[in-house]
Amino acid sequence: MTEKRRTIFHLDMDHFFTAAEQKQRPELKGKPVVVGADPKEGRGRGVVSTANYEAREFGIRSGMPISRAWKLCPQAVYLPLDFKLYTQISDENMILLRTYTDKFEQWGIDEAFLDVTSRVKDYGEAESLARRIKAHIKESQGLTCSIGIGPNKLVAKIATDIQKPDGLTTVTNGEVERFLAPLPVRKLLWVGRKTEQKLQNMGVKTIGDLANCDPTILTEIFGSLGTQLCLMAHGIDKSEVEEREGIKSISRETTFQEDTADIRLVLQTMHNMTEQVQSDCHERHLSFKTVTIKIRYENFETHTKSKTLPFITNRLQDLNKAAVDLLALHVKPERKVRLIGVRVSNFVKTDRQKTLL
Ligand code: TTP
Ligand code: MG
Repeated sequence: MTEKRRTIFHLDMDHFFTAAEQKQRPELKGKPVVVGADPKEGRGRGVVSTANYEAREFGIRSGMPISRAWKLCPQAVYLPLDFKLYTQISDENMILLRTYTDKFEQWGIDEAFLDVTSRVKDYGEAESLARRIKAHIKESQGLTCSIGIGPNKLVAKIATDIQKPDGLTTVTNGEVERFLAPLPVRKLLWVGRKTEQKLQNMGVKTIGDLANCDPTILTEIFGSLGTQLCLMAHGIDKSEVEEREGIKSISRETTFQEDTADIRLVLQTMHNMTEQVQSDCHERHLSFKTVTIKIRYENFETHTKSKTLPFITNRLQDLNKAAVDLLALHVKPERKVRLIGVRVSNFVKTDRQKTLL
């Protein structure tokens, strides 16, 4: 199984929301900063969206209840989400990055893949290009990012995480299997906790263990996911870096740092996400008709439920009502929730001036 030789970059901004806040308020440099729900001196509901690296030293992580973060580090600076700011910086970053390749794919708000195969001769040139990109972002935005370089998207994405913040990690074609082998299987994009548990029961802990498994047994146990797992364990990923056409939906999801049966925490987290989604729609001059929620329980059972409104809207109260109605109808209160998400779709563009321009 040989792959066409490619050079792919995966770039991920460092502690993105807090970095954006620190860019606006340089006096916060060097201090622990947390963005997310209001901690209300330890009585607040909702979760941490992100924490800068100074705050991570205290154990604060994305998805952690904000009340717990407060206990770990009451002296941190706690800020509400300013989604307008994050979208604006993200859009500027993406415009800058697009100038480095014609094969580009945005991935979430602060990540991107770049296929630079036609722009570099070897890994040495690739690293110089990556350094130039990092310097360019630093210079124009005052922000740092981490880049992973690899022969495909899978390896590049895993490589980015190796050195963070402000990292640069290269995994050449010949190094792929050696690089992946010691890493835990959960590093592979599609391995959730349930699959991880099943693999652990089979004695498979690392990607190397997985690569040594008999592919027919993996397919027998996991079906088509088994074939996918086997290819990924050998570092094979043929997916192309490609720009997705137009925006079909806008969504946010939160994985709780610990599974929770606290319905108030779930509701508050949902409210924080609907605010972000609505603000994102507003920024992009989009109104929507369909609202979808996603609930994943502790055993990884996942449900999505949608509601198409009888009207087109971009109002927060309509989105909130639809999301909360869907939650009330479908969430099972006795079960622990691992993740919740909200998505809007069925868009209508609402800004005529923008269209004329
Ligand atoms: P990430 O890239 O996962 O995290 P990060 O940029 O804050 O930190 P890192 O240096 O490790 O890359 O996510 C990008 C942004 O998405 C993050 O700044 C805030 C938001 N986010 C949430 O709102 N909730 C979450 O659970 C996560 C993981 C991220
Ligand atoms: Mg990031």
